[in-house]
Amino acid sequence: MDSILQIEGYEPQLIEKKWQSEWESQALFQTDIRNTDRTKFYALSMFPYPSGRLHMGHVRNYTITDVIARVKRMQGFNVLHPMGWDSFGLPAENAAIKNNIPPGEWTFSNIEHMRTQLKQLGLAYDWEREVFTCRSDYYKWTQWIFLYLYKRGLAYKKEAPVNWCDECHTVLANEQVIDGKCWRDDSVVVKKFLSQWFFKITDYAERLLKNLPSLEGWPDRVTLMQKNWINKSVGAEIAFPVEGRDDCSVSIFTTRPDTIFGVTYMVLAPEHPLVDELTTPEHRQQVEAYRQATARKSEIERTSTEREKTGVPIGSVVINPFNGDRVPVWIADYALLDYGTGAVMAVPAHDERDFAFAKAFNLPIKRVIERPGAVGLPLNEAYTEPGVLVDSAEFTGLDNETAKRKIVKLAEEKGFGTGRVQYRLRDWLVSRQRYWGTPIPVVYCEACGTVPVPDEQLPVTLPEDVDFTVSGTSPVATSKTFAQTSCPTCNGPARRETDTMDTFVCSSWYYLRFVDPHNAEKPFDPELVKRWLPVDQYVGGIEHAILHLMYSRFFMMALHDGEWTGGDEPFKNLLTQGMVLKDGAKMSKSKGNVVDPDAIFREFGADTARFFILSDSPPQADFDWKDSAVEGCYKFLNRVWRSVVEHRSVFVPDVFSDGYTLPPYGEMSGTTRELYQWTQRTVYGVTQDLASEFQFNTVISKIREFVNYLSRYKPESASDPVWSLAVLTLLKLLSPIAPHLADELWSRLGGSGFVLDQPWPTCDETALTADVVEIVVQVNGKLRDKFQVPTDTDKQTLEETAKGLEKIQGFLDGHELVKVIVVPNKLVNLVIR
Ligand code: ANZ
Ligand code: ZN
Repeated sequence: MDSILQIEGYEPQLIEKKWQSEWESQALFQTDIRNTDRTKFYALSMFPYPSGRLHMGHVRNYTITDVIARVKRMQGFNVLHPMGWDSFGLPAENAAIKNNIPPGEWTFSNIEHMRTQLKQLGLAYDWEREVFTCRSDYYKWTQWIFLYLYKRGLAYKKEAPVNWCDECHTVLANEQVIDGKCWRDDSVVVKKFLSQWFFKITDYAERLLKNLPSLEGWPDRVTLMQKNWINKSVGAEIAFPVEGRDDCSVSIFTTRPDTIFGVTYMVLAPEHPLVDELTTPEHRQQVEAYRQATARKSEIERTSTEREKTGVPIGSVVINPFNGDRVPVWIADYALLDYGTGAVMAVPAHDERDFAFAKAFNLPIKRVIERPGAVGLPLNEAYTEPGVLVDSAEFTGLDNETAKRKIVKLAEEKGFGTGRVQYRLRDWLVSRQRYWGTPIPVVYCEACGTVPVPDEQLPVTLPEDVDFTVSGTSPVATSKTFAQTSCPTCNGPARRETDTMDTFVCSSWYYLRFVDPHNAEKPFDPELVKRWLPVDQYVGGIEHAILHLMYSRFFMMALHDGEWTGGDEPFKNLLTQGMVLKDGAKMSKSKGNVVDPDAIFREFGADTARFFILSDSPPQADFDWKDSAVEGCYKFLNRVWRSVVEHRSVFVPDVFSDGYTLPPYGEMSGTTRELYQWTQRTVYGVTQDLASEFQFNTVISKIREFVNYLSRYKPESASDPVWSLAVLTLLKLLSPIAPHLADELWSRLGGSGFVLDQPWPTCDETALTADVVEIVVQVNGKLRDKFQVPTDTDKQTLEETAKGLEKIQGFLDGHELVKVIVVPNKLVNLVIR
């Protein structure tokens, strides 16, 4: 009990350092991965790119996960909570070009700094499991997974138009093109043809879609975004024979076979392979000019309904197989090559884009769907709603859903069409013409063609003798030693692939590696993965709602099909945290509103940062940084400190011992009884709020109320076991959020070990209903007085008591009482005139 007397003020800088090294030396956060006595709980934050230093978004993300991990551990779970580095990527390469330092050096010095910051924040990570996607002990297995996909027919190479960013000198994935611009530097993206590696994620489109409803622990918003991204369209493919040729037809994909009788022209994508063949000599020149102009446009630009429609006829005519109509063929940039068949049957009467096009070029508009009961109205715009077929031969009079089915059936019977499902999801382009990424483990041999590097020759290591400043090709190709190799099959001369992989490949499986990060024989032990996956709680930004989560789900499914995992979904529950704003705007260097976490650690300590970042709003919502509120949190933690210290003389050290029991609740009275009730109510409320969507902000306000109560509390005897219990309970409830402060007070009161090793407090429900409640009295909505009554006192009594209060009578005198509102156990509001 001596130590308690030495308590001075709250000095976070001293105690935080001390506990951090204590936790580390006792390996407090190390997971016993093979232990099966306790139920597993896998808590994971999206791992960071080592950009240089932590920002407040990181602090928020990691604190949320940390609190969850700590609470689960106290609740008896075997918790896995790892951290690593998504450390390949362009910024390292740009820094290398700018400052002439190797990307690896830049990356690892950033990692050193950021790791220190994470430790300063007191995050309960098992650092033994740290992974680095840029290190060969990791990317060896990224390469292994590439080859695994290749062997299963899920990786292939094709010549394809790609999104090319002139700024980054690289190909971008569709997802990295935002509004026709590069996601990184906003420069306009152009099309270019290159031979590229793809992952066949479209093979999994149906499964990725079908599993979505099972992801009950994901925000609806995210599953909806995924659904829209996959965008399943049900329709038909129909072949239109080319007039005058019996060897050639053009297939289109349509979701509206019911409009087949309204087709008045056809559009091919300018890059469509049949364009050359179907262009007649007199149209050749115009067609060539148009194709060149198209190559410079982005997809978004091309398909926008706003933009003025452009296109040219190519001279050929196709025949509508349903009615023999002659249909002129055009090319126009609103038809995309890589969707459906790259060709569109145009129905201007019922499609907005076709309507605008037909108007622009004076093409016929033929109506075939009418709104029931409104037949014959003029068409001022495309009619896109459901309706009844007109002018459609034997289908006339059918509702359009029935017509769809019958028309497809007829096409199938006659052999010129079939029902078809189309997804918007495209295959994933993974080749990057960059240096700082995982080398694609493939060799090209003159004799054998494309040869995968055999597993035992992995990793294919990134060369170091490269020139970063080249453009248009991967810097890897400038190495004198890398590309030239011999064929693994025939030993003849061969060239290595010099492209590297999209960094999203590295991050699509890291959550699996954490389970078994040092495995040198396999990417991971499937038995461990079967036990530990899915991740029980994944936490990260909404910006990853599509790409990263979709790719990870695809990897998990593909690995599952080879029996590497036990399930096919990686993340059971997902929490997308809101942004950290300052003055209403996202923190950013350009706005000059960035708050540096280091400054907060220095001035107030990590516990204040953690407490503050959770206090203001629920984790899913955005929240506004206020300097004054940070100070408020700091003051509050000081108050916790003082409240605990103040009555240290009445503290009963016996409460630490296992067998200790309090006097029974039934025998408690007065303030002790009230204190006991407060304690139980707080345990109950905090536990509830954690269970429902991790409402840390309300957890914190309940802890605040409890501390306010404790700081008013006056012990009635020289030793107070109920007070002692209350204090220990407070420290347990507070410890996931402010772990350093909790451990310090815990040990100063005489506790041994760490609060993290304590069981989460259980609640004595018999003490949940208070004996007395405080009733607030308002006059015209303004707080004027308070009084206490037994719980559940009736309305009549409450009203009488309120009116009888001396202070209130002063307000009532000389006024007419027009209304009385009584809320039992809460308030009485007197409305006067
Ligand atoms: C005729 C038609 C009539 C269409 C109508 C729509 C309305 P979603 O729903 O996004 O799958 N389309 C097909 N392939 C295309 C391509 N490569 N580039 C641009 N547009 C293409 O869209 C399917 C519809 O988009 C298809 O149905 C087709 O136009 C067009 F009243 O066919 B529709
Ligand atoms: Zn060979």
